[in-house]
Amino acid sequence: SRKFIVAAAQMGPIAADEPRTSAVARMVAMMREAHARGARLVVFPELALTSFFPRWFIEDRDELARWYETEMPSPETRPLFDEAARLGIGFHLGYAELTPEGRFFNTAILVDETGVIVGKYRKIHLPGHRENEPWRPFQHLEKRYFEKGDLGFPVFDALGGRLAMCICNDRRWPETWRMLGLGGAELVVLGYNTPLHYPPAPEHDHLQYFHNDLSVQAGAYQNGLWAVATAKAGREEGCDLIGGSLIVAPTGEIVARTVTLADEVITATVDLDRCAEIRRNIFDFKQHRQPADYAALTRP
Ligand code: CDT
Repeated sequence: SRKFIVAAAQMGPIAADEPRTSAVARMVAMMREAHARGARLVVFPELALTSFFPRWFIEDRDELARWYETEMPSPETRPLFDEAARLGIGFHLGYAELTPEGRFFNTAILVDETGVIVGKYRKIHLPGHRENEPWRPFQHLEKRYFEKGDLGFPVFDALGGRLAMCICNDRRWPETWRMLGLGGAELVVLGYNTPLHYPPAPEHDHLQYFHNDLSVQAGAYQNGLWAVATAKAGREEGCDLIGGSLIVAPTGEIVARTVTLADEVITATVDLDRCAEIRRNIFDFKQHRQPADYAALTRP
């Protein structure tokens, strides 16, 4: 069987002035804990190296540039890669990427147990808005600060199976999961920064945890795959972010879940062979999908 232990390493808030070296030290400590619990892969949040900067309207280009990574690994993030290789554990990490061509992406990587980057994904469903909206208590300017991802929905060979990534808002879209499922993904990993308060529809604030669970559980079940979703949680610079990091089986059942809003490691045993329980039955794509009737899905 293709069984291994996977970890979600939820992070508590990262202050605006917290250096990357400090965030990395927190991640290294959780990587060690995950490894001590037998994990072969540890999943960190979206934009895991800094505070969630899209909540601020930043006009100054130099001030904005400091939130992005221009290399990976960098001197500050190198300890994560070194520790992964030393322990023999893979990891997933989200960060803001500034390419040599001057392009900006909300990016995630998959690093294998030798400390080598084996997969990259750039967020496709960018939420929020492009212009400053001063009526909001905080901004959500992902559409301003990132370009839509240009790598599609790739799936990678890793850990004896097929692994894939998405990022935060992507998890709410069934198309994300179906694209990854069609690509043969058996385990999808993702990070998120989800404010508890949604200024355009505050009547939904009490549903934030429910919608997180619903999205990840549905995505896993409807495509017969495992999912690990990891939060950056807690009160970050006055903005409350949900926790509720979770590991979900292909049946849609939650098999592990965090109980705090702080740095916290959860683990679960993943058996990739269990994907077949769903994929050879109710969601046997070959037998039961009807793509000829789905034309509207690809119409703009
Ligand atoms: N980071 C991220 O994608 N957050 C969004 C917030 C939605 S409200 C603009 C999410 O889907 O959780």
